[in-house]
Amino acid sequence: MPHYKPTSRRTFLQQTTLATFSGLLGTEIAFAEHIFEGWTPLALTDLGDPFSLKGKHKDLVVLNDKPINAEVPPHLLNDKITPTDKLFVRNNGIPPIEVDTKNWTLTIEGEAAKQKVVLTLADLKSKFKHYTYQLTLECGGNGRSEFNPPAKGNQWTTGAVGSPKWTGVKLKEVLEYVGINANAIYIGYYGKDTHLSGDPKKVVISRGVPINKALEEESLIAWAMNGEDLPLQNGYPLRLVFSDVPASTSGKWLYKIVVRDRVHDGPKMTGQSYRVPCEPVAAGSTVADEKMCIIEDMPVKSLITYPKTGAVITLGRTLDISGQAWAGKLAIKEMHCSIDYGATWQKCTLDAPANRYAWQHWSAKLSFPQKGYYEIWARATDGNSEMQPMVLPGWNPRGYLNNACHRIAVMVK
Ligand SMILES: Nc1nc2c(c(=O)[nH]1)N[C@H]1C(S)=C(S)[C@@H](COP(=O)(O)O)O[C@H]1N2
Ligand SMILES: [Mo]
Repeated sequence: MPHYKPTSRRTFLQQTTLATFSGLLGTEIAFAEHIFEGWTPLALTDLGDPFSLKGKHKDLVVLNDKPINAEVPPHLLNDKITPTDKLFVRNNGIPPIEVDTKNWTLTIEGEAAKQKVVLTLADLKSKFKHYTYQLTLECGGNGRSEFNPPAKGNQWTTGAVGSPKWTGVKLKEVLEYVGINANAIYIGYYGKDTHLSGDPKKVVISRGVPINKALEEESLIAWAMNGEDLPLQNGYPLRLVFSDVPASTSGKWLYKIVVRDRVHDGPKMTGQSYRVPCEPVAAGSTVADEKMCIIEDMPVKSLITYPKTGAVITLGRTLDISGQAWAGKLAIKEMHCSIDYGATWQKCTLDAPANRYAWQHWSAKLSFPQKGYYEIWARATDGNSEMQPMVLPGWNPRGYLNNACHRIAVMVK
């Protein structure tokens, strides 16, 4: 951005430029008559748009503002279906500033595609059936902040997860329309965000999923969340949604899908990204790239979403607690909680999932035997009887897949 010099010969910004800026900002610009040539609205510079979280709940916690990464405190995740303003935001680059939905296209091509097909948004919406599913989206790095030695990256605590309803078309039906060859083994995505370096040729992130995941019933190319257009930060106008894999595979601002005859090798598919050691390693180890395996499913996990940690209650009263639990395709079989550091566990009431890959709401009534400080721990068990660990699971270099039991503190007075 050129810095303006105070000069007596300054020229004022042209009406057309002003109109463009106000269009991009989505509002008129106050005192526009004083603005001179060379000015760019701060909100549109690559310093980051200070209004980028508009529409999101004010209590989201910003972990990074370049790029924007914001997580959701657990007590805001108590809704059975995550409201749009309470879905986390995880960006690796800069979202597109201007989205021209009329001319937005999705291209499907690749070595293992029978042909190259270009579809407009209108084509997608008119040629294919629409489906709505509640699908849990969780960042592979959710829970990273607890690992020791610490892992680099956004220090997510528990809030890079949500389970809204998504509407779109099935990726499977689009791939069938295009035609895929028998040698198809992976798909990859490309999105219209730009690299932090500002280099327009650099791809921010291009991940994907194995073809059998792409062909699942619930794998969507979505344009809506909870019945409305996606918010810009969550991928407007089009994104992929895959559940039970790291959310990094759910490409936002989607404009291209490639059908690959090999494991997709775009940025953040290779090296150590979204990979864990194929065999467990000691904390702090250096692991060679060839000993790191791609994360292809997510572990059993749960959250206590009510009450907020720090609640003070009166002795003799029962406390209604609630939360969410998810385990991908296996679903949650049982939910337990403990007020005595796991010495004894009480079974919780558990809702059935709205559909496969939706998280499950749970609740329990707790009573406390005496006054004092307590911790409430929650533990989910999946359909294979796999349970959340009470302490940190296996350390890994990038800090993925922490599914340790969530706990909150309460005081009984
Ligand atoms: N184009 C694009 N898609 C992307 C990303 C991105 O930076 N660019 N981030 C990924 C990661 S790491 C996650 S966890 C999810 C986050 O989705 P959300 O911001 O809608 O919560 O989007 C994924 N899709
Ligand atoms: Mo992520």
